[in-house]
Amino acid sequence: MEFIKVNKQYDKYVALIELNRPKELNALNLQLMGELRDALKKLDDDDNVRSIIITGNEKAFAAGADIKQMADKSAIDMLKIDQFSTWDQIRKTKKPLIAAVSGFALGGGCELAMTCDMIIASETAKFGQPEIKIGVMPGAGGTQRLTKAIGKAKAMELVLTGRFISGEEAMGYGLVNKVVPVEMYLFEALSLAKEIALMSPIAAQLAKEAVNRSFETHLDEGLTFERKNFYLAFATEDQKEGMAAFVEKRKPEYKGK
Ligand code: CO8
Repeated sequence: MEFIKVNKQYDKYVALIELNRPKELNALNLQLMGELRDALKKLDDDDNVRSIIITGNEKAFAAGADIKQMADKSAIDMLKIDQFSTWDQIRKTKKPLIAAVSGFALGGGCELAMTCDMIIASETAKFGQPEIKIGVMPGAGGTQRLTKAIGKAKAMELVLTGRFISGEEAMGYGLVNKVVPVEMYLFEALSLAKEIALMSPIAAQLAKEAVNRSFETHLDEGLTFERKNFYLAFATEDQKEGMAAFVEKRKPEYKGK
């Protein structure tokens, strides 16, 4: 891997992926996105991983898609490159994904953070969809996920002006879970990842799938989907263990079975 670093046991059951193109503010070129897709697939298949953190560095989570790589492309070039199939595969990661964001999370970088399930931000984080300033528009979910996360009025403002918002503002709009001082953002993401990793990984997968379904369907179908996943949880040893542990007043030990 040239543009990402993967630590599959950053902590017990917690994996860490660091985007690693610091000189380019982690601009998301095609190779980086391919590496990220492949790493996530491997971690998704690894029983020793229950939650995954994606981070950048203090200065940048990611400053967007690689503008230099796209600058001379035609519409047909972009169609043939089909980079969004990579994004679709990343979106299908079954395990909980936490974005630990410091510095710039712009354009594709903001979209990548929003593709994760939760965002922990540092006080220095800057979120934005500045594509309009370079003559295009968001293409990896920015108009959809940002609108769902922060509402139409604010999303429209950010998408049409390209303005950045701070971690604190993003927190106020419901885009991020928590804002902490810059020296704490990775630690805070790790605490969240560890807390999730204590749960049944199968229950976590089923629950993640059901929450995500609420964005894609109407209430009746969403409730039916939720109910089926709820029943499915009763097919696991983890459900027996979790409920037995409650009755016996002890901590559960989940095996992911
Ligand atoms: N692509 C390529 N290179 C970049 C990018 C980028 N998105 N962002 C920064 N860099 C490079 C700069 O060119 C510079 O390189 P060099 O030293 O060789 O000139 C280096 O990183 C450092 O950047 P700056 O000198 O500009 O640093 P500053 O601190 O002065 O400014 C900013 C930081 C404000 C973040 C500024 O770099 C900037 O505006 N970057 C571009 C932000 C942007 O427009 N992002 C959106 C890109 S388009 C997009 O994301 C579309 C997504 C939809 C498709 C997703 C497919 C993957």
